[in-house]
Amino acid sequence: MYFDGDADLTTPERSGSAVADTMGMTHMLGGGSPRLARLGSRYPLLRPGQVVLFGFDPAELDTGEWTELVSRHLYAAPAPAVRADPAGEARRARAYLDRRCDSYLVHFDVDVLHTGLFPLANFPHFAGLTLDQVAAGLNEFTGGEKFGGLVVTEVNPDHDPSGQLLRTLAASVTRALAPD
Ligand SMILES: [Mn+2]
Repeated sequence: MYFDGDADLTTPERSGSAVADTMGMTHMLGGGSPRLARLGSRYPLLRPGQVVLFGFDPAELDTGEWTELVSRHLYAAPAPAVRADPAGEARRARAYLDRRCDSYLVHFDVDVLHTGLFPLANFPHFAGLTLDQVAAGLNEFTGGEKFGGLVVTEVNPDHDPSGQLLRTLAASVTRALAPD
């Protein structure tokens, strides 16, 4: 469950920034640099039907990324769709993985949050989700029988000197992980 402000579907050849993080999904699906794509214990690490892209900003994908997303038939719930119905989109996304996997991992990049509301990530996203919308997703994804683990990434404490954002985030994650 790729819960992220980005789709991370660029390649070393196409990327303007050369930031490896922007190519993570490409490499997990077996594309991009063969040396990176073959780092894991199997190749490819993931098949397209094992991936959900949830909460990315569709305005930030370039033509190459859209081509990748569509030609691989990836399940995609972009931020505007999530904003319109956070719980419903999360339920449908989880159902998609539930049908295809024995267990799934939730990758939660805090850059899925709107930078103006929650400036904790390294890379800004000014069309991101609210904390409530993100919580709806986390609650759904961590509540499933097939939920296998949660990775929280891109938290930059330097952006939060008082620690208030971190406390708020930790409370939200804790609520999601608590048994009902
Ligand atoms: Mn991201």
